Amino acid sequence: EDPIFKTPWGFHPFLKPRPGVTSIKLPIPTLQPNAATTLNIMIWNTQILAVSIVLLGGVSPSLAASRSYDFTVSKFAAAPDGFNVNVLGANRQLNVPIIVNKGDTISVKTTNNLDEPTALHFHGIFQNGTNWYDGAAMVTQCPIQPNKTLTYTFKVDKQHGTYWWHSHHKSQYIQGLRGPLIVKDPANEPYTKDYDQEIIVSLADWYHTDKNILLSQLFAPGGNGDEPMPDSGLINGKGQYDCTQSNPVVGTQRAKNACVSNSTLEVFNVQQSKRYRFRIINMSAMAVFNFTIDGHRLDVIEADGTDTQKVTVDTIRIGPAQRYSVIVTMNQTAQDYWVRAVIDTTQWMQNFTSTFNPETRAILHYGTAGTAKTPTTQPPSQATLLNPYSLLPYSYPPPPANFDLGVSMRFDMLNDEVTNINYAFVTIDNVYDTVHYEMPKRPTLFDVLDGNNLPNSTLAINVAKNAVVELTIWNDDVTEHYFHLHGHQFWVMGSGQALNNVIKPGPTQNFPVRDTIAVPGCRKRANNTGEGICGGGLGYVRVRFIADNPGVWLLHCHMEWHMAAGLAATFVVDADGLRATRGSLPAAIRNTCNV
Ligand SMILES: [Cu+2]
Repeated sequence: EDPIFKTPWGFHPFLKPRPGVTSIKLPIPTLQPNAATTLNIMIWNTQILAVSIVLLGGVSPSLAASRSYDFTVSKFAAAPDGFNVNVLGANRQLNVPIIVNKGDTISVKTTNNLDEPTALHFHGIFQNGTNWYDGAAMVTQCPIQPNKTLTYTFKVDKQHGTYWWHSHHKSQYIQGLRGPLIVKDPANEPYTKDYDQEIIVSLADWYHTDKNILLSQLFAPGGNGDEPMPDSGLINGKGQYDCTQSNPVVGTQRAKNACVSNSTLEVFNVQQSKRYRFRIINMSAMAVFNFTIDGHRLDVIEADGTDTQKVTVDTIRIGPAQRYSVIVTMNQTAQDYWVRAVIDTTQWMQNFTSTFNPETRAILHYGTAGTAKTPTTQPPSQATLLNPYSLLPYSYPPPPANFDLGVSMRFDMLNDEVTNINYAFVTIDNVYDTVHYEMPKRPTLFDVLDGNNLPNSTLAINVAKNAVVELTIWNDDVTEHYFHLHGHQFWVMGSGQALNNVIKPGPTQNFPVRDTIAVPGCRKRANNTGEGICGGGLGYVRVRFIADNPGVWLLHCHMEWHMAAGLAATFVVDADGLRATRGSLPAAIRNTCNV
């Protein structure tokens, strides 16, 4: 029998749960600095010594350079999975990569040729001192109006690894406005000598219906939070769709829907016995993928821009906005192998139709381009799955032993009783009570710089400079959600499902470091016991970060349908210090609001 919450429960007066879903409302457990996580010893990976020796051996750092990109953002026709639709992209392409070296200054001149405003965000990039170029619409800027240009300029001098850029406005990224962002530091990265070449692998769920139509359906009265269902999945912008299926596209796109089944899949050409670093980026709206390569094991070496200790697995489960690097050695018979990225369909509220194919494929081809054959390989019968909560950094300082500020954030997806529109409702400590994030009318950064009060619907949390923050996110929903914090990395202190408001003691040392992490779904109550579907215990993840980056930073679910539903909050780091930089706000950023 499930342990249950004993706490009295009740609905918020203006909320009602989705049909078939009941909700409990609990006092959020009070957070106290946890003695169990006290760390007295700096635990650095001993391998850092080896890195130092290499440096002393005379490897010179790469020269810093300016890297300029000219992105014209537009809507154009394309058929990534064989089904012709209008997509959004830079320079009439999908997945345009930004590849730079650590220390470089990146500038991305962004011209908006869309018929709606846009803004570009550089996911995982710290933007130290350039918070205003973080690209989150109405957080750090107004979106770029049609026919206007904005140049984002920032230096990547404190990080390397695998990142990505994407629109941070109106769910544009899920229709294609996104691409890889790679920061290299070969002289200092620990695994440089362990691979010969690199391959970027982007994964995405793909929707044939224009995202504005999907959004209007999702947020119509009675939309019930039923997330839009993808039509296929893409690997590097290529997938397949069975054109004999019933046509799911509605509205104005129907006339353009030329469709070709068995569209060309992505082919990775590799050479026997060489070692490849695959940089895997999940750019999905919603999909969590399980990634495998038939016949080959995956040596994981990086997660979200942090080098990790090497772990060998067969399958990686990767959520929206997460990244992993794996080294794959081409030590098998020279032939063609399936690369598989399988969508976890249980993440959606609704069931998929039987015609939906969750398995997206590419081909690993031993040999030169143009000669790939259809593989006949099978996935591993007993696959070892990566455990992200035990994937440890290669060398990274341990979290501070104590924290200064505990933040407890709890959410559920609920139908507003008045409008019957489904939103995320977020409660943060005793400050915000069942609020959904809404984009403010003025960028939050501007209001902070000008000393204005912030709207309640920004769910703003003030943090002193260099404060150690322990954030616990409580999931009152049955499925996973993937949370991203802008401008920071965090230690993952623990996760699971809380029983009777009690969190199991987490590990006391060796914490993963991420910028995007899953909060597990809640534990469903057993039949007729407890109250609410989550009566078996809320899901939670607990992270700790140092607020050493003054700025206004969004924390949000990176499942875009949930972000759009308001599953977000705003960390305001060092408001006083920020105000002192008011005169430095670039005029181009300030002018984004002059329309
Ligand atoms: Cu979510």
